[in-house]
Amino acid sequence: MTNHLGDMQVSKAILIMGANPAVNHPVAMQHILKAKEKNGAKIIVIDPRYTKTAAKSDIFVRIRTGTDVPFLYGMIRLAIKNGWMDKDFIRDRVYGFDNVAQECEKWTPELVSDVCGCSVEDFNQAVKAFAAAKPGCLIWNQGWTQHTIGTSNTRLGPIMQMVFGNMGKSGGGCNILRGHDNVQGASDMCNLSDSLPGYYGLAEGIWKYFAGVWGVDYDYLVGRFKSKDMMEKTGFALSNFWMGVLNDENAENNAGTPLKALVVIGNGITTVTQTHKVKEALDKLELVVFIDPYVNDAAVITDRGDNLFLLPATSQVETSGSVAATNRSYQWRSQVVKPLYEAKPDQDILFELAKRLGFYSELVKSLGKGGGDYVWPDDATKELCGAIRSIGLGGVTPERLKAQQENWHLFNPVTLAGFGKMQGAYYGLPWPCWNEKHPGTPVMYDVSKPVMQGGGMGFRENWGVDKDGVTLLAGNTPVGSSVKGGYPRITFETIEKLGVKLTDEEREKVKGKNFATDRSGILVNKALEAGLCPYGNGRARATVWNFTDIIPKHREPLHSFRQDLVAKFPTFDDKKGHFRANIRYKSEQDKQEWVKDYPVNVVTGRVVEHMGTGTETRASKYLAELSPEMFIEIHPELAGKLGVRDGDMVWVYGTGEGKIKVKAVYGYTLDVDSIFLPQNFSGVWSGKSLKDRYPDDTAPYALGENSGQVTSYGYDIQTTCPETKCTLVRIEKA
Ligand SMILES: Nc1nc2c(c(=O)[nH]1)N[C@H]1C(S)=C(S)[C@@H](COP(=O)(O)OP(=O)(O)OC[C@H]3O[C@@H](n4cnc5c(=O)[nH]c(N)nc54)[C@H](O)[C@@H]3O)O[C@H]1N2
Ligand SMILES: Nc1nc2c(c(=O)[nH]1)N[C@H]1C(S)=C(S)[C@@H](COP(=O)(O)OP(=O)(O)OC[C@H]3O[C@@H](n4cnc5c(=O)[nH]c(N)nc54)[C@H](O)[C@@H]3O)O[C@H]1N2
Ligand SMILES: [Mo]
Repeated sequence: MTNHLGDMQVSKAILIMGANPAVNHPVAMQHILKAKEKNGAKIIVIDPRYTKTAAKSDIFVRIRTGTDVPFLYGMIRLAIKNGWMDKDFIRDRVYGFDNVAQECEKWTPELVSDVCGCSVEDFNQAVKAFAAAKPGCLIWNQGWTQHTIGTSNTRLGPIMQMVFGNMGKSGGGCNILRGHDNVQGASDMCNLSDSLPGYYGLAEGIWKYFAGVWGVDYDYLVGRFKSKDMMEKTGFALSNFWMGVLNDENAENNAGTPLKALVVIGNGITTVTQTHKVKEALDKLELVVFIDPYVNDAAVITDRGDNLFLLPATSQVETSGSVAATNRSYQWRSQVVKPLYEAKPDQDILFELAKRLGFYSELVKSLGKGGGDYVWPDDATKELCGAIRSIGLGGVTPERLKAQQENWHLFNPVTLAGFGKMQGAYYGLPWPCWNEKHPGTPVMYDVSKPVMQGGGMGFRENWGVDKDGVTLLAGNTPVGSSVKGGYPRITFETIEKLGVKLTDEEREKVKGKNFATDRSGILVNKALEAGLCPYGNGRARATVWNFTDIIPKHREPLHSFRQDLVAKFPTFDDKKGHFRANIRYKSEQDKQEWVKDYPVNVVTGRVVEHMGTGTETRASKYLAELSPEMFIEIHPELAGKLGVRDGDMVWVYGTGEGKIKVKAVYGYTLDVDSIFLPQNFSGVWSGKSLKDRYPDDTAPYALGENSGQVTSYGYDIQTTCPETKCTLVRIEKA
């Protein structure tokens, strides 16, 4: 998220594509509605479904799932043609825009209309309204990411915002609404299989850096892996772990062996696609452990008889520490109640695990005073802010967070600026918050104020200073910068060339380091004193030469509702070793004319009463009463064709092997070819209740068929995020 929730109150236009905040982010929705009340902001919703958010919009445009790239290119094309483009921004701060300008030529309103399924008039009206009201922010969420081309959506959105002159400005930017509590924190800590904390990656130099942070030998870390090669290799992802268990062909990517054990902590795992495959994998693994305050629903879908452990974790109110919100801001959270019964906080379970596995002393070696003498959670946060300089957590100390927690009333909710004794910091110290004197960054890429006032930061210089002779350094000069124009990231080699003087002693300390790996903080502090941003002043890349599609491209989903467009906009070639698995793209798309046998388009999403897989919320009798059962929403016209009455049970068959039996509820929020499928249920399997499989008295009040059984195979080409949002099914009356 480049801006923040309060900042949306400043927007004059709010474009919402692939998000339904009225249901999924009710707090964010209040800020959106305030923009409407206070500034008459235009709310523009682009969604396949007439959602509760759409009900509050000024303009709603229905598009076919998976066609946001054409819509965005159509917008960019109109901006260029009509002179709405922020030419200075594109010239000074963007690399490789020509390729985008060329690609958008073909996306005339007529072609957008054909591919997206909206009218030319609706499209034109939405774009005009967005262009007319400045600043405008863009909101997206899972309607954009859960696609084979999800990363193309999330690349083209910011490009569109730069074209419309909305980037780096209050009231503008890209406001991506995050999912879970502290999911931004989980992301910053890189609970991912392709990076160490702080988005540092997995290269040898980075492992050595973290060996230093953790106070252990690099060779010791190498020894924990089968080989150094494996240590630097991206792991399986949540979405495809089952391929590592079931498909022998993937063993070659995994040191020659299939996965044998699985520890699940804080995830539903039945919320991925292909849950019938997840079940098979759970049955086959040698050991399965769930660390969860509830009985994880995945524990009841498996037929395994032993080596299945449920370790009771506490909830978040029984523990404390720093958490990150959707806008990169951190908060201190206090324990509300002591752990109940035998439940333990997650970290304690992990510490116990480390003891049993024999590496506890290495795990806590440098924490706090060292040698196991630490204060939890304070010393953990200190370790993070000391180590993670890549995104600028240097100033996010427990002391500052606690002071903010005590003084919530001294911050402006619209600007986040502190006042009174909190003056000089923004609420939550949104990163980059480079050091203890830095106030945090409420609006990213804003160069209208100096770096020590939370601005002054262009785009990262992260990919070199030029590409094939074309500069990657910006052409603009942020306010307060001592260097005119762009400059590279701050390193031992660059800092003095940029006019910053180091003493001999300082030079010795930062030898061979860059701003992200210099634990002394000298490089960061000296850069800030000179009004320079530690990560440099580079260009945003509209062309990304190391991605499969160097510019975003429309590609039809693997299971396309428009077979006639598949030849024109085919998917990617199959990809080997994608997060260690061999992933089908073209071979899946070409396997059959899917839409012939599976003629119903699926729009998946959420219900307001339940969260995620619903494990927690379905265990609340109040929420269970409000939303007691799994259903599909179906247009009466489609239902009529199938002979299905309102409230009838139907079988829904997925393009994989899964099928679910659910209630069909009439509704008018979708077009006549589509159904809505909520993701929030589990505990019923292809018509059979699994209630008797939960340990005594632990089954949730509401059980339901799991959407993951019928959502289609398909994974994002860069991230492996599952393509739940483009699914085809067949429906029969039960
Ligand atoms: N009540 C409740 N709140 C939640 C959650 C929950 O389960 N329940 N989950 C939390 C989590 S983890 C997350 S990530 C967020 C998710 O928040 P959202 O992304 O808002 O959630 P969804 O409802 O999955 O999808 C958003 C919208 O995308 C639309 N959509 C589907 N396909 C497409 C497409 O191809 N293009 C476009 N433009 N739109 C499309 C859907 O119709 C839907 O209206 O919500 C969080 N908040
Ligand atoms: N069809 C379809 N499928 C989807 C989506 C969709 O839009 N459509 N959206 C996807 C998205 S965005 C997401 S995020 C996933 C949601 O996916 P999940 O993360 O699988 O869903 P949750 O139910 O939130 O799972 C959280 C689990 O953690 C447990 N838990 C809660 N608090 C704690 C804690 O403090 N410690 C521990 N150890 N455990 C805890 C809960 O009891 C629960 O079992 O679903 C995805 N699946
Ligand atoms: Mo999510």
